[in-house]
Amino acid sequence: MSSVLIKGGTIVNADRTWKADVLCADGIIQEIGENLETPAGAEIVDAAAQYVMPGGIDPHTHMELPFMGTTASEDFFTGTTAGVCGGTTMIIDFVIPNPKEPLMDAYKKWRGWAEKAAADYSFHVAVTWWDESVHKDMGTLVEKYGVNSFKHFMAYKGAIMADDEVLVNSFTRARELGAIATVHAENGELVAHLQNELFAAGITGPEGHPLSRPPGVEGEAAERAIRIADVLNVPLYIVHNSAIQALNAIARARADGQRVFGEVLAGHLVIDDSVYRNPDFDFAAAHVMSPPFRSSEHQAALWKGLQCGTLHTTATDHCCFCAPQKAAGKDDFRKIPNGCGGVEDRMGVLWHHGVNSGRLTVNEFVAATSTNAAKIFNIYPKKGSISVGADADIAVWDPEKTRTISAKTHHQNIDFNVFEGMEIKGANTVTLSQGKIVYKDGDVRTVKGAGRYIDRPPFAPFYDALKIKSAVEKPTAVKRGKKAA
Ligand code: URQ
Ligand code: ZN
Ligand code: ZN
Repeated sequence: MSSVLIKGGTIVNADRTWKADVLCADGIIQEIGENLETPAGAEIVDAAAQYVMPGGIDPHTHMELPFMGTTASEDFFTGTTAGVCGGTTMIIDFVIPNPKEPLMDAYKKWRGWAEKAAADYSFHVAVTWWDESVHKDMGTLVEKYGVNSFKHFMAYKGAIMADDEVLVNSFTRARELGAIATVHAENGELVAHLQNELFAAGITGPEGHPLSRPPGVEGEAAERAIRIADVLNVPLYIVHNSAIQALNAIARARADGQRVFGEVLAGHLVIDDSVYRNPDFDFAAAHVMSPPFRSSEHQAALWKGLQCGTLHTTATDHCCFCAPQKAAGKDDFRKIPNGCGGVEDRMGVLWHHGVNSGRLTVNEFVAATSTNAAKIFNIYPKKGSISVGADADIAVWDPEKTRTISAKTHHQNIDFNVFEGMEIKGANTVTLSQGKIVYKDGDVRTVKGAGRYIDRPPFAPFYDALKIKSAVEKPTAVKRGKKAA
């Protein structure tokens, strides 16, 4: 049994920090304690003056996504490899059926693509259309395939956009199954209208992208999804919140006791909308993603959202398109494939701008990069925790290690890095996946196909209570007899 003993480090969980050694073997954390014995043949990791943290969980990636007439350049092997190089040891990606494509067919297709992953992964499944077969497949996915989250794109009219009928049917089904509903909150009708208006007015370059998706487009959809989820009594997770309007919608709902969770991308926290006004098309187009990067007041609000508990997780929406792919929209910004990279740099960017700035404690950093996603998607403490019996997915983190982010040195399969030139302090020196060292001081040791699909069980306890509630409050028909004489 090959084992790894991490010695002399300071363990950081979301809820506590303490000095202890960590022994990993057989894919899990076997023992935690001071001055542990070194088993024969164990590989030693000297973690002195370093933190020992749960490996990052990125709950929002799109490896090798077919989208807008092309396919994302990062695949499940290169993408999970880039992730572990930056301290992220699990991704939750997306199965996105085309309208009328059976959900089970799409699920099996994505599972095939993900076989090559180097680290653990799971899938949210998007509901992009509705009929009885979708209702049935959602049940099969929850009951047999470990899916507990269903995604709804409120944007992308004419492609994968879910209208209110799909939202209402799918949210209702998610509640029945004990699953969580998640949304990409942008009003697709408004986006299409503004895109066409801008293009007709002669705005054809990437500067048109943010103009066609102003904050109000996101605020409306966030509020609508929240209201529908409230009426239907289903928990809701809003991905890549980028605007104050969405934050306000979530904060109001949570203050009202509604179960709504918010995600923010590392990019939206530190990159502003000036990128779209860069005269170089390739530079501006490389930043075209939705929702767009916004002006600085939105970033300040997003950091506050993370600090105060309106936002719970950080992600990247890692969806890579290289310059030749982005050039599809050279004369029409509506055709630029939407998506940026980030899976390798999320943890470092969050540490530098979050912990070094004093915005987040080290424990809050762990919560935001790993533990909260594990709890929301029901895989805690197997994931998102340094505890005996948990998976040995670990980032050994040197708070003094400096690096400059660049496409010249990153492991991501994309010719651009949205954090290009950013100098950061704090980085993983060693990453373990399933108790094996997959990255050590620049040495990449990932193995294609070593990653596992992680089942995520439904949220039975919450729903049992809900069933009791709805049974108690079951509406009864009013008996109407003949009018009293
Ligand atoms: O919308 C998403 O999350 C996918 C299609 C990635 N692209 C993007 O612009 N966010
Ligand atoms: Zn999205
Ligand atoms: Zn996405």
